[in-house]
Amino acid sequence: MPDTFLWGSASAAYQIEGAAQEAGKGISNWDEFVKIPGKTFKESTGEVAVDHYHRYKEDVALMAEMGLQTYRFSIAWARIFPKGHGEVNLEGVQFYTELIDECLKYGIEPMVTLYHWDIPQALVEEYGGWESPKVVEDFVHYATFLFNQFKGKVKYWITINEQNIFTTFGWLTAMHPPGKFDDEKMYYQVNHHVFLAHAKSVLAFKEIMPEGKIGASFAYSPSYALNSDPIHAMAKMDFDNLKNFWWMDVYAYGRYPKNAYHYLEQKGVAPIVTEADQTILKQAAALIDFMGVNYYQTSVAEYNPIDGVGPYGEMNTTGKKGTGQVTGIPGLYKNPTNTHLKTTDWDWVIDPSGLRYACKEITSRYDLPIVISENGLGAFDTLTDTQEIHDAYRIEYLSKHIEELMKASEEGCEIWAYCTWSFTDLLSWLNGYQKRYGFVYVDRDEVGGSLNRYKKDSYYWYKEVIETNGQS
Ligand code: BGP
Repeated sequence: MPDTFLWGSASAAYQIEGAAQEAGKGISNWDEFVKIPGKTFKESTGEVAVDHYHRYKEDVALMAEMGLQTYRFSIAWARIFPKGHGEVNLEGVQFYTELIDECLKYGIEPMVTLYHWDIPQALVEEYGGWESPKVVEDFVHYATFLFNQFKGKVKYWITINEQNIFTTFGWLTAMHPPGKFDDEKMYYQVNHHVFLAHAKSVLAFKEIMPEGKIGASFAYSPSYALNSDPIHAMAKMDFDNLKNFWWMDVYAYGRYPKNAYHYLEQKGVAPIVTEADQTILKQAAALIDFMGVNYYQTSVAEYNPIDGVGPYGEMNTTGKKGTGQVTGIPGLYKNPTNTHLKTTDWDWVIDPSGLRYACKEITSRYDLPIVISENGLGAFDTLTDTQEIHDAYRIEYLSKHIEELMKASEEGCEIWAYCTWSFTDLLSWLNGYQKRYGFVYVDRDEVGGSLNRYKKDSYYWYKEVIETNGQS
């Protein structure tokens, strides 16, 4: 990869920090949501998570020893502004300052995500959080505070993590806060507010830090038409417009895909977009520096008859293969499992070439540099009696994805960074602590554990990948 390329790893505040009610932090939507019985796997919470808040020095030292070049983490909004706006919590600011300084001390480039799904609960109670347009100014105020605070230290910024996922789970499938089901009209309106929050933050950022780099991270699942029957080609197009380009086009072009907007307008659920909104979205689109991509899997698009499967079905959150259900939009598409590919224990298809496809699509469609902000394998890991973790499956998964990434780079994609998910094991939002992603094993399960850290085989392997710039 090019000399400036960064080999990295990623995390998110709620999934790793713990100290949920310490050091002046306000309550977030997730702190509240996990209290509802049955919402998370075996009632697991991020109350303690893997205690990164208290062990960040140990974690960063492990990153440094590995030679990690960038560490992507998120800031918990409620640690900075416990009520979402108003008084600043200086202890929160101090924590992130120390974390950033610790990274810089070892030459690790910090990459900061402003929003990885934890909004201060106070804003939810005050005006409904993302449901109200009022959230836009509060988000921009929070973002601007951080830009000023960390100017000169943090060059790479991600506004919003996986807007498509947190809004889908929050307002359609009730699996994330605020736990709304099938509220399509609000879902699209919420998304519009998030887009405006992103866009106005980008504009503020470029005033404060014109030399910095900013973008949003999208959970991109490229699609393949089931076969050459044109009916499936149309299904693929509809899927892409509604499930991929709906977000990426706004980030990159500042407008919604027209056919998808028309479809939603006819359905009566399209968001209200004013002329002023259009101007802001376009201005921000012209200013973003990269497209952040979280890549895990691809989708198959198959025509779905009008009496076909609906959008809601069981998701595999247990790790028992084959328990996820096929879903889709009647009259448009459905997404069956790709029979050509293997799946993880959580039924996610493993498709390294999909990563290359994603990079090429973004390069051709948007002509933007790319930051792979997440990619990784969730698996059951075993700690041996001699405290080793032999995760050859993770090494295989990551090496095949990296091979495809390098091919994409050779084929003309400008890729700035690759962040694996994740560095240490951490909480999986819906799948608890048994679904592990890290290079570093953390001894904990749903109820607790020593929280001791152990290097997995993949830790040593990625160290070599970094040392050899991907040649090993
Ligand atoms: C992404 C999220 C991450 C992380 C990852 C793995 O969608 O941005 O926060 O959780 O997916 O997902 P999961 O934990 O559901 O396996």
